[in-house]
Amino acid sequence: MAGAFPLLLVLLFTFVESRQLVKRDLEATATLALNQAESVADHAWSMLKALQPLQGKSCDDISDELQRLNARFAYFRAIGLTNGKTIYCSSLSAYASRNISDIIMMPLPAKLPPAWSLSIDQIKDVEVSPTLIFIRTPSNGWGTFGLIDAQYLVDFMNAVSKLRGFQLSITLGDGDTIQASHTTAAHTNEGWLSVAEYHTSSELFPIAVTVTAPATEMGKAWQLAFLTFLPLALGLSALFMFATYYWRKRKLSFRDELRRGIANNEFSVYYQPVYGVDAQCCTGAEALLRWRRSDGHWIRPDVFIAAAEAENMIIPLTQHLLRLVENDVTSWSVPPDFHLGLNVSAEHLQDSGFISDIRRFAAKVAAHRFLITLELTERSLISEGEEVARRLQQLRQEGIHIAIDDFGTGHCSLSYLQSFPLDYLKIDQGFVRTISPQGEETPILDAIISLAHRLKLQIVAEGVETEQQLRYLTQHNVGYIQGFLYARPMDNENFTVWKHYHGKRPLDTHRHVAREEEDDDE
Ligand code: G
Ligand code: G
Ligand code: MN
Repeated sequence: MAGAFPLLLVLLFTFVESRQLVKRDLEATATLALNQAESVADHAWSMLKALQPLQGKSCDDISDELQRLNARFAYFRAIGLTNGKTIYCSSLSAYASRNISDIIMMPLPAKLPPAWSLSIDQIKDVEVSPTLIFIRTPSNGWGTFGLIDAQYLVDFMNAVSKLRGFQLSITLGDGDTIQASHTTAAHTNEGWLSVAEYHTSSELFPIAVTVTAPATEMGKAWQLAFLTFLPLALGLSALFMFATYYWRKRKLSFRDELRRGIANNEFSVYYQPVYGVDAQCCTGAEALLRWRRSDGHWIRPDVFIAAAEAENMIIPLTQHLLRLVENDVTSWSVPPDFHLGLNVSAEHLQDSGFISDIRRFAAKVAAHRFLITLELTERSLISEGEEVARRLQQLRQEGIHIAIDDFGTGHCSLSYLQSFPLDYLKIDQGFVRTISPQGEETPILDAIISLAHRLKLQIVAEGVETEQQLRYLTQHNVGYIQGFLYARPMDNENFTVWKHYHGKRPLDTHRHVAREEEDDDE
């Protein structure tokens, strides 16, 4: 597919390009033919002008002058003078005293216009090439005329037709269409390839030119353009194929690396304490997965979580997290109802094994009597909502709490708030950050807080970093605080130590003690 794509693209591009190319060729050819015809017409009118002084003079007096003028321009078949619609004197004596309409074998307009020109296929007595006739008839009745041998134009058209297979035709006035003498079969469309046609006309004289190219001409142009671009297309094909191959390999290997990371025990769990405002102590912790590669390199959780979700690895990864947490908590001593927050991804929620995974975990850690809290993102609640709601309801009856995580960042409608059994709403740190030292308004944060109160949900504020944020949030009855101000995520060992020394202290005291310790260090 990746290899065929550039080829197809080039095929399409060259198809369009070759149509343009043929069109430009036709245009150029038509312009050339038109220029030729215009130059012929220009000569003809000049000649008629040169004849003007002879008008009305007796034919005997002017016949020498007529012959002289006629010889000056090679392509005049005949020139002469008219009286009304009759030729009274001509360089070709056969035409003398003949009606113009008799010679051109068609009726003349009732009233001849002052300047009249026409292309004619057949001329009386002269079974030769097509002819162009130019007639000037001033109002006094004495006029001039010139017959031009169109062989020059036909020769030109023959050359083009032989060279390119183009068919050219030229028309002067309302006259016959003059074409190349050995015209090939009429052009027809051939499948995808169509006959190209181009018309143009002169701005100076009543001359119209039409050029058509046979369908094969476009085929040839297409082939040529394609062959020109073929090396590029092949290069691109190879590049695309290589890129997809590399990308697939990387993708595969990332999944393998996740598996290997699990097998090699490269993952660990960090715990971030949550402060209960009413209880004035640490009332829980959120489990956060961390990945440290065997080479000591840390991979950021948002990166590997997103990758695991994209590659259908988030369920095994979460199952691994649950096993790690089971292990870690064996050494914990916490009061009953200590909150243990677990992040659950959307895909896992929709998996039929979800309930049993959670139940198995709950059974394993049952001795600690944790209050297990599942942290779900808004996104996970919108798809297959009914089934998810049923599962959550079931777990809730078994004493598990549900929190909505990163609230306000999911771009979801709020309707799910009414249809799902929820206990906590975790305000995303983005909204907490709007509480600034300048004391600006925080309308969205305020709205989220009052919405949670109305829905009788408990509130956890995430990413609390300053005293001022803490003050604002507690003043607005936010019950739980999480963030660097209280404590950063810590590995199991550090968390155990931290909890021993700080876990039971109120937040302000804790800050105070922490500062004292820093002073002692100095
Ligand atoms: O605190 P931290 O930088 O680890 O969090 C980065 C993101 O990764 C957060 O959105 C957090 O919810 C998510 N995250 C951390 N651990 C887990 C986990 O075990 N499972 C899931 N689904 N997400 C997690
Ligand atoms: O999305 P979730 O709430 O599960 O993830 C919490 C994320 O927020 C983790 O990446 C954690 O490290 C981070 N975090 C926790 N407290 C703070 C804080 O006070 N400030 C900042 N910037 N990040 C925090
Ligand atoms: Mn979370």
